[in-house]
Amino acid sequence: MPRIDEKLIPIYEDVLRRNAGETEFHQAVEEVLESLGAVIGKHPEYLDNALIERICEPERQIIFRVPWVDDNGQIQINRGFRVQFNSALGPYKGGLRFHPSVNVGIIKFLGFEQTFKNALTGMPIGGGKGGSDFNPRDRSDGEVMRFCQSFMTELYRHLGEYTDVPAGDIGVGAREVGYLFGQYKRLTNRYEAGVLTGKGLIYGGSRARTEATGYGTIYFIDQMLKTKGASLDGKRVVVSGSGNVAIYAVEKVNEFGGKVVACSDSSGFIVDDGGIDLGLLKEIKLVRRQRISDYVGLKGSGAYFSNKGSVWEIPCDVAVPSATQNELHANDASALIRNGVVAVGEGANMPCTPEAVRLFQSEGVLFGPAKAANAGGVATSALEMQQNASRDSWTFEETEARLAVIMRRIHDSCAETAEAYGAPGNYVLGANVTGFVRVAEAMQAMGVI
Ligand code: NDP
Ligand code: 2IT
Repeated sequence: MPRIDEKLIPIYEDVLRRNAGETEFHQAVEEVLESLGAVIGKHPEYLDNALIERICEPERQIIFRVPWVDDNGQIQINRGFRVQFNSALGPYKGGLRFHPSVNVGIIKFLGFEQTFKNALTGMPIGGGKGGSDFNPRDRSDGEVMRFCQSFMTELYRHLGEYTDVPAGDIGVGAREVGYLFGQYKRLTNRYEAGVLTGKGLIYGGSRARTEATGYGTIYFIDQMLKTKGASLDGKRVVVSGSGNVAIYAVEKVNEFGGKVVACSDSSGFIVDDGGIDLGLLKEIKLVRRQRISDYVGLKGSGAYFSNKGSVWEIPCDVAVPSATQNELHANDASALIRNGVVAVGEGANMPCTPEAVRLFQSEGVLFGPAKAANAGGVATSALEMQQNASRDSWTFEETEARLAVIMRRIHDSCAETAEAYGAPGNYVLGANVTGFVRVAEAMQAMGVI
């Protein structure tokens, strides 16, 4: 607690009291408040106007029952969530997560982070997040479809291209977005393409959206390395996870001349010193929907699987945690530092614990926080909304070129803010302050909202 400016401690205590037990949300708020001490020195009006308190309180929280019938004719019940956090800069925007661990505290932390991330993109999007404790793993396509239809049957009334625009996150990819969009279209009798992003290319999706989060994270790491006159060329990289973000992070590392030697899923990790075979990884995860351990047998030789220890014990120059929150702890950070890591970019949301982040920063490791480093996904979602609004469709090259420019601007604005606040190289401070000030200024202009 002492790391938060004493003027902000009552605000933090209020968040703890009003959101009891929501530990991930507390963690996300604490991390932002730690950066805001310097801001209230420059902007005392934010305290007088209760801006920080208002930003910590979601505008609207929706929790609903999702009943559906499984392949055996049994009725299943899940819980659905949508936290519409902040609409000062645009319609609520953020993904849906389907994972058994989902609860209101996790959705709230994600929605809070999303608000600042979306502000950092410079695009007209507010912040929101949603999802369900539904587990799509080992469910048939028919079960996933019936779940998505039931989920949307409640959620659709809260959405709209000018209101709230969901997309994917853990457990929600092209298949789920397709079922969700189909049901929205039936219920509303409107072909409102801009109501969801991450759609298939044939019905209004954007080229490069699938790749955007992983690509963007690697662009961000490249920018950080450039500030030290370095590059990804020849670097050994470890990427955790093996889902959407991880796979396209691997692809972009390869394009930059680096080599990814390990990745993981929730059952363990694989190491392939010759470099992960991306074609095989895609086949296993995107086509067959199998476990990462299957990589070893299919590869034939050169790789091994482990379900003991941590993927962060594998020596590397660059680490890209891309699975889930709090997956990289202080002991993992120490192992990475011991092995000479020079840069860490968060592909996932809040994957590094606060203790791990502090270790990286105190040891001079370049550290790109999620709000900035993984903002390429949602930024490209905003490009998808732009294409939908103008009934246009851009080439892959044009869309990716825009993504690259957006990532460079995010990097530069975080770096400039950090410098202006006397903390050069502190991208955590730079991202939190830049995102916060943009949202706060818009809210100020709109009165007491
Ligand atoms: P996917 O569902 O495609 O992949 C998730 C990967 O992380 C899988 O390999 C999964 O393993 C692993 N994982 C998930 N939960 C856990 C857990 N509790 N413990 C260990 N491993 C876990 O999701 P995404 O790649 O889309 O998302 C990954 C991260 O990136 C999340 O933090 C998400 O919020 C963030 N993100 C995603 C964006 C996007 O555009 N998709 C944009 C910005 C951030 P398994 O299959 O075994 O569960
Ligand atoms: O965490 C994230 O930024 C996402 N899951 C992507 C959100 C989006 O609306 O594209």
